[in-house]
Amino acid sequence: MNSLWCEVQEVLPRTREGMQFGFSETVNDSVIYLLQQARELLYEGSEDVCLAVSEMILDFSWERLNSDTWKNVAKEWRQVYSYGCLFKAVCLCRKEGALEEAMRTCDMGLLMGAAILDNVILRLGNILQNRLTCRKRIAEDGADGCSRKKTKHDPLPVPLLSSSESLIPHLHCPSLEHFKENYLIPQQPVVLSGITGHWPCMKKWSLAYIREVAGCRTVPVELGSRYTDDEWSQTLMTVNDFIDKYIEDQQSGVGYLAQHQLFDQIPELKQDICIPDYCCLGEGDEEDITINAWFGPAGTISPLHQDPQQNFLAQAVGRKYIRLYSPGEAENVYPHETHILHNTSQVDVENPNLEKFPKFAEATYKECILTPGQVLFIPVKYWHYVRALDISFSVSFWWS
Ligand SMILES: O=C(O)CCC(=O)C(=O)O
Repeated sequence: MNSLWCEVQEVLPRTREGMQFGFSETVNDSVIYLLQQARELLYEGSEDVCLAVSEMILDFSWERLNSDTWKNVAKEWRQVYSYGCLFKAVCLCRKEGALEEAMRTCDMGLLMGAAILDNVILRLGNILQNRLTCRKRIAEDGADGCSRKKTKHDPLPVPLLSSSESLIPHLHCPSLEHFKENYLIPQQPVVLSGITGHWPCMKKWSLAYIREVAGCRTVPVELGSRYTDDEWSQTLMTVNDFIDKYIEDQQSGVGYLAQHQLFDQIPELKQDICIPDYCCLGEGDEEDITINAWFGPAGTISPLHQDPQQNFLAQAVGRKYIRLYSPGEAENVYPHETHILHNTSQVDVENPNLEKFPKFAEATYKECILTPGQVLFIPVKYWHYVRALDISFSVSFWWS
């Protein structure tokens, strides 16, 4: 028995009896029957037939996942989808040359499914990732890939921040009380330094490292320089393909890996960041904090928008130009009228159409260039516009 198969067996229940489905009548009997068949086939070692049955489970559950808006999809159907991915990925582990497909299958389970069997897909994904050749590129890239590579074009220059009134104040490692009294309670933005020195990402993260720990993983990617553009779209691709096409070779336009599941999908990356201590001033628990990854080339823009939670935006790699408008400026920033974009301004901040949006000229703002190691406190509902000046990787913490 090869050593991969031994590792895979370690994460599976030892016997078929350990894999009980326990679905309610939400899931049709015919699907339960398929799940039982796949389980039997897997445990008796008939991987080829099990693979075929797992495809049927995936087809069936995929249809259910896409039959309603995401929030209305029953968790049980997402779990059925996860079982389909589990059976398929495990069977692929037995096939010659199918590890990449097995990895992709696990990632689909992590992105679209719901946890089953004590997060078995996450554990299987870690095994596969370690097996895959993600690590081989490290030598090709060198250790400082992020800072060394220059993008081919950045249409907008680095802004000169001249007026001191518009600068967001900077503070070195304030005490919890000082931050609370002067920034959190009055809801004032501030750039904090000196609080991320011990975060491993500050030293470790580079293109080479990201390829190493995540290169073979399939993740959702946003394509287009800003999500308000008509040409903007979302797709799934591996992190290596994303870096090849959108970071190292910008011929293909701008892509942005912006998502909150990345750190759950790839726990190795999560170990490189820490939750800022100031989040303890909120009322929620640590599990309620949403951690987002923002990874992309220079020129990526997050249009002016607001979010319903407090935010610490931590800069790990590269610089970002950031403008903030207080919630009181809502009228001057012309939010979109549609429900889905009501938190987003219609104005192109660095190239505003003042004929169409005249009051934007009256809106007062604060700005900064966020550099590696700094953390920007963005109070809840503050409008923020972000443009990456370099290849950039930031992490945001939304908390309440
Ligand atoms: O960094 C970015 O591009 C956007 C960050 C953001 O909008 C957020 O953290 O809420």
